[in-house]
Amino acid sequence: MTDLNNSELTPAALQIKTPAILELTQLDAASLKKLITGEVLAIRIADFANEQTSAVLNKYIDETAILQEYNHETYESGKVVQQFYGVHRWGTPFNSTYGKSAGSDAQQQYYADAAHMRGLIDSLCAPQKPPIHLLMEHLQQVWPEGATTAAFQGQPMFCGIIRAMFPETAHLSETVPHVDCLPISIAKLEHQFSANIYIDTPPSGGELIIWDTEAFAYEDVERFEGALLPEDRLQKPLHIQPRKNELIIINTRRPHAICGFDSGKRISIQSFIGYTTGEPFYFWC
Ligand SMILES: O=C(O)CCC(=O)C(=O)O
Ligand SMILES: [Fe+2]
Repeated sequence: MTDLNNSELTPAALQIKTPAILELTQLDAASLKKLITGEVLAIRIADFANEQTSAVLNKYIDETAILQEYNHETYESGKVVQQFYGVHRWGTPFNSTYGKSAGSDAQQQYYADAAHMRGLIDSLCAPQKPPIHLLMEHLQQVWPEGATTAAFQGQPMFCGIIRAMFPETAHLSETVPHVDCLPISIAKLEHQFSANIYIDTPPSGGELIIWDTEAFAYEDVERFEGALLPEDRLQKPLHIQPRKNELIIINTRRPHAICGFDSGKRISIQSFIGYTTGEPFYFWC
């Protein structure tokens, strides 16, 4: 663990506490509890992805996969507006169904693509397990209620979208801190985290910034939808430089952003992870 508490700053009243980032070699229940309570801002595990798996995925992304814009939803006058912040994707994200009716083309396409991508990523990674599935298995081992693929609408959701950033547009994400919060109408979750496993990283830049402020409640998310996040919640940024093959888990209801970079690529396989006391960790993206 990297304990960044500035404990030499006495007297106690003047003590400035910098929140810890836990660097682990493997997950354990005590560390997950600290993430849930907000005692730590991020969990990092180096070399989580197998290099061979990353190489195979990167090659496929370079040569074959069709990348699209990964939009982030905001709400303007009650309408969903999709914004492009410089992230591309391979795979269909659940937010593409927001604002669409049950049984709509968007919804059908999401579940069809989830099944297709699951099969494709499994076969590309074989005989290894895809990195997000490894994470689910680790959680099953260390967490009493385990972890499972979410099925908030009765069908298995996608977990493990590919997010890809390139120098030309990566900077778009830097100035727009965002929070990710599944609409309460889909599922009421106490917490929402994300796991990113970085299968390629730029030589410099591309840091993940997370602000040390309380995670947004549903009311906060509603209040600031479509607007820039309030300054008072953007006071203490913490920069994390992702390393190739590393896993980083954060609470996505805390504002976060990604810094631009000048060369190379920044590619992660990502899933959201929902948590409610007494239930398994739910994976979807
Ligand atoms: O790419 C990253 O480092 C963070 C991605 C992100 O915004 C998320 O997982 O919610
Ligand atoms: Fe995010």
